[in-house]
Order: sequence, then structure tokens, then C-alpha cells
Amino acid sequence: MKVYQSPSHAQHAPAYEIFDGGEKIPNFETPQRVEYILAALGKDSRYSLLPPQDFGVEPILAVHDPGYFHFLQTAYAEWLSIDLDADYPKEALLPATFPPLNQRSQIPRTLLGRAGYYISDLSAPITTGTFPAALASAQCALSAAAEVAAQKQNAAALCRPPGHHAGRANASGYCYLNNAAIAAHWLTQYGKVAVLDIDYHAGNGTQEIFYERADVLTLSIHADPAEEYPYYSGYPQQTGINAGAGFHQNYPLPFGTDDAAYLATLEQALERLRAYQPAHLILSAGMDIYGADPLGKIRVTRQGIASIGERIASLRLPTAILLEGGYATAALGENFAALLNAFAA
Ligand code: OKP
Ligand code: ZN
Repeated sequence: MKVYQSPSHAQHAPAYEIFDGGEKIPNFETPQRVEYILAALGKDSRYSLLPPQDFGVEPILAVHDPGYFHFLQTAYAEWLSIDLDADYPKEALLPATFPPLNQRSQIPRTLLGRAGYYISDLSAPITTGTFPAALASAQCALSAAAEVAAQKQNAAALCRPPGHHAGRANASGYCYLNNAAIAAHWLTQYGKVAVLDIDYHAGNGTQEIFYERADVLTLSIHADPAEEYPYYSGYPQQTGINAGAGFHQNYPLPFGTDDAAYLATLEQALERLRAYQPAHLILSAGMDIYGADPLGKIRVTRQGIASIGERIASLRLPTAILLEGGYATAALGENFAALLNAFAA
């Protein structure tokens, strides 16, 4: 199986994020995550690691707002150029002011105003290497999608930063460009696409991007947003609108969900996928469902992850498997390999 990966990911290494209560903590979404996956896959001759091809910005701008994309591209340099007092911390651009509901009609000129407009929470700092890393991450996803379309074979991408919380015009939750949405939209040129998101957190960005579309079925299995980030999206009654009515489904799970309960819910999602008959599948593969994940409260084991992979692979759909979250870093390599093995056969 081809696995796309770019060394550019390491340029995105934010030192911190702001946690609840204002606590400044080391960022969980680290470059080491990919290092552990490379170590695990490197031991297995079935996997060939490849750099991404360059698809340019067009497939990204087909999904993301051009003003947002331009902001991502230029914000950090602009942040450095602003004359603030000398000891102002500038390792990352992170706003402290956000637009209240119904106050999004004006985009302010000043950088911090635009930062609050385009960044939705305190877990998406923009640092010097954030844009090149996010761009390379999206190219990895597109490369896997192109491989799947051309060869009708599964392919994977070690996307870092992840993407599923990024909306059409906003960054949040470690995500800047929605890799899965970019790849899924690109694949619609070859027919219907489905996105199955198994990250612990609801795929709210992906939900938003395809919410009015019937040509991309989006399904997300995640911790109940009534209790967990991203809080405001990922509810079962949110099923799409207009042309997209009935083409989104959320499967919220309670804290403590074990392998058996997870797999039972997965079967419901698989039933939807079989009925939809997509030409291609994108799997948003977050590994933070793992029991030992420091950000997760679902209790799936490594064997459970392997079973999840086997059940999804049994659909026999050409599938692009894209890394999303997973913060039990030392276990991430073996966990991702356990998932991928089912698709490599
Ligand atoms: C990204 B992905 C709440 C902090 C929430 C953001 C989590 C982003 C997860 N205490 N921080 O879906 O794995
Ligand atoms: Zn997650």
C-alpha cells in the first residue's frame, strides 16, 4: 500500500495550546506523532512511503474560502511585522477575541481581528511553519485520493496537521485545512464519495463543508458532543439540509464505550455506506478512540482498532485512509498500523 508523507509536517510544531481555564499546556498534536507511525510502518514491507505529488491550490480553494486561505498563508509573517512591545510573545498567532453570533458580516482590517474571525478556538495557533505543513498535509491527502481513483487500490496519508475540524473558513482543534474534505471533493469528479470519520471528536468541519450536498455522504462516529469537544456540532438530529438532507449522519457515543459497543455502532454506519454505494471512501482515521488516549474517554483497544479496520475494509470500497487525531503518541504507530493492516491485505 502506498502511504504518502511529507517531511514538511515537522515545520508545524506549536509549543503550546491554551486549555480550559486558560492553562497554557504543551501542544498534544506534535511532530513525534508521525515519527512513531513511520517507525511502525517502516518495519512492514507491504507499505511504501512516498512524498506527495503537488496538486496546486485549486483543489483546496474548491473547499475553502479564498479569504481564509490567504489569511492562513500570510498571517504569521504579518504577525511578526506588527510593531508591538518588544517582549510580546510571537511564537504563535492566537486570538483572544471571537465574533459573537450574527456579528460575522464584517471582516476587520487589523490582524488580531481577522485572527478571531478565522480561528475558532485556542487549539489552532498559527506558527512560522503552520501554512507549509498544512499545505503539504492536504497534498498528501490528495495524493492518496488520486492513487485510490487511478488504481482502485487503498492508499493512506499521514496527514499532519489533521483536518476534520477545519471548516470552509475557519481553523480549530489542531486543524487548518480539511484534508478529508479536500480529497473527497476532488474525488467527486469520479462519482459519489463517502467520508467515514472515526476520530474520537466529531468531524464538524467535514459536516459543515458537505452539509448541503448529496454527492458526498458524511458519517461521523464520536464522543457525544453534548459532553465533549467540539460541543456545538456532531448531534444525531443534524442530518443535512437542502440537497444534502439525509446525507449526513452523526453517531454519538457515551464515555467509556468499549470495543463491542463501538463495533455495533460501526455496523450501522457500514449499512449506510452499503446503501449509498459510493465510488470511493475517505476514512478520517483518528486514533484517539484508543483507551489510553490522553484526550479521549472512549475505551477501544488495539485489537478493537484492528477489528474496526477489518469491518470497514470488508466493504471492498477503494479507500483513502487519512490520519486525523491520536495523542497516545508512543502507541500511535502500532495503533495506526493495526488499522491500516486490514486495508493492506
Ligand atoms: C483534534 B482531533 C478541551 C480542549 C480541546 C481540542 C481537541 C482537538 C482534537 N479541553 N482541544 O479531532 O483529534
Ligand atoms: Zn480527535
